Amino acid sequence: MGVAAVCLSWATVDPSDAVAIWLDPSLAMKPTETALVVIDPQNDFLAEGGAFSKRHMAPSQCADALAWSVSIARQQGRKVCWVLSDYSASAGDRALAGETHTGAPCCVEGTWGAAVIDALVSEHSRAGDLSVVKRWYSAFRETTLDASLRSAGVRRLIVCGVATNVCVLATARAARALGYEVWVLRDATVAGTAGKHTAALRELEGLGCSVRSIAELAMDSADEVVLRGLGSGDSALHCNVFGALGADRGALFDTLAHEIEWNVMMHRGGEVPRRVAIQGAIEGSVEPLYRHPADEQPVMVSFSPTVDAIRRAVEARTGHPLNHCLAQLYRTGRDWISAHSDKTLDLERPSFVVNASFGRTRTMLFEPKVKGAVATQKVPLPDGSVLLMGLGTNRERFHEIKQEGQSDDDGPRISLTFRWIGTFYDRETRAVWGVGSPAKTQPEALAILARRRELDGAALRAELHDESLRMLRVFREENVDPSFDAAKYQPGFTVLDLSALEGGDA
Ligand SMILES: O=C(O)CCC(=O)C(=O)O
Repeated sequence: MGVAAVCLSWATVDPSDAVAIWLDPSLAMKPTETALVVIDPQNDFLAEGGAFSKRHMAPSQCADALAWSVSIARQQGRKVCWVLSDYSASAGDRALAGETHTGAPCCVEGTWGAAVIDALVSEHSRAGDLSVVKRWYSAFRETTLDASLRSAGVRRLIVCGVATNVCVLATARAARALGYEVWVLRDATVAGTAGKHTAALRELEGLGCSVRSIAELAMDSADEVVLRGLGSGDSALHCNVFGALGADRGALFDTLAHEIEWNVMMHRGGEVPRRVAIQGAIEGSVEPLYRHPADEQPVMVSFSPTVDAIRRAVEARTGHPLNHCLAQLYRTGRDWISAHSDKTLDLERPSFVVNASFGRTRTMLFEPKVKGAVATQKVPLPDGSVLLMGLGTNRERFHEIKQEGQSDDDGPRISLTFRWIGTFYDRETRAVWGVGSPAKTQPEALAILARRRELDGAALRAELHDESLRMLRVFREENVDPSFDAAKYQPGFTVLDLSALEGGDA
C-alpha cells in the first residue's frame, strides 16, 4: 500500500524534478514554507552609537546585508519574520531585564536603541510579515514564534541578524530542537570578533544548520531578483539573469572559459593578476576605444557568440547599448583587482558600467574615496549575476575585488565588464573621434592626422608626449576625486594609450 501511494505521488512530478527532489528533499519546499528570521535589527546592536554596536564587527555591513536578505526573501515569496528584543528592566523577573552579558542597558522599550535600524525601517512589519518581541536570547523562549510559524506553514528558517554567537545561535538551536530545517546566512550575521563568528558558525553546523551566503539565498530560485540602491544609490545587482539563455548554472562559465581567447596583460611592467580579453562591436576597421592607464591592451576582437548573447540580455537591463567588453578570468581566489575608479573619458553619459559574473562568487567592495565618509559596502557577485554600476558610484567610491581563500585550487570566476563607449578608432587610418576626442567626427579626426603629418619627428613626439601626460594626469585625478567633473577630460585626446610616456612620467 505504501509503495502504491508513493508511486501515485511521483507520477504527478516531472521526472527531472523527481530526481532533484530525491537528491535533496528540501528542494520540494515552496517559498512560503520558508521564513527569513531577522534577529535584533535594532539600533543598540547595529547603529552608530548603539549600546552594543561597537561590540559587533562591521555593523553597517551587517545592516546592508540584512536589508538585502529581506529584499531577496520578499522577491522570492518567502515569509519575513521580525524578532526584536525588549530587555527593559520593567519586563520583570522572567526576562533578561537589562541583565545582558555586559550588564549595560540595551533595547529598553521606547528608546532609540530599541528602534529598528534605518536600513530596515521601511521594510519592518509589512502586511503579511510575522513579528515577535523576545526578552531572552532565543526568539522561541516565551514567545508565540513557534505557533505563528507553524500556523503559517513554515518548515525552514533562514536566520540572519545579531549576534552570531548569542541570539542567532540560541534561536537556531531552539529551532532545530523544534524540528525546523535551519539555514544561517554567514554574511548577514555578525559577532564581536571574527573568531567568535566563525566558532559560532561551526557550532551551528554541528547542530545540523546549513550555513549559507546571501548569494546562495539569491540563487535559491530560478527567478531574477534585484537589489537596488547599491553604492551611492544608483547601482543595482540583478541575480539569476541568464536562465533565458537556457544554460544550467555553471554552464555559461565553462562555455566562456573555452570560447574566449585569454591574454596576459601588463601594467607598470608586471602581469595583472588576472587573464583578460577585449571584445567589441567592430565595424569594418572601426572599433570602440576605451582608454585607461595600462602599459598595453590586448587587441580587440569581435563579440564571440556567447558573450554577444550575454551582452544582449544585459542591454535589456541597462536600457542602453553596450559595445565594449573587457573579459577577465580570476583563475583562483588569489587573483584580484585593486581599488580603483573606472576612467570615464570614453563613456557615453549617462550609462552604466556592467559586471556580469560567472563561476565562483566574489565580493565587490565599494569603498568611499574619502576615508570614513560612508561605510564600505560588500556586494556579493554570484554566478549569473549582473552588477549595474552607476557613474555616481564610480565617482564617489573605489571598487575592488580582494584576494580571498588560501590556496590556488579555489574556484575560478569570469567577469564580463560591458561599457557603452562613445569614442571610436579606425585601425586603418589611426583616426580617433567621438566623446573622448577633440575630433567629434571621423573627418575631423583625419584633419588632425593630416596636420600632424606636417610636423617634424621631434615636434610630433613632443605633442604626443604632452597629450599623453595630460591624459594620465586627468586619469589620476578621476581615480581619487569624489567630486570629479568629467568636463576635465575636454577637449579630449587622440592618443590610444600612454606609450608616448615610455621612459618617463608614467
Ligand atoms: O571583475 C569585476 O567584476 C570587476 C572588474 C573591474 O572593476 C574593472 O575591470 O574595472
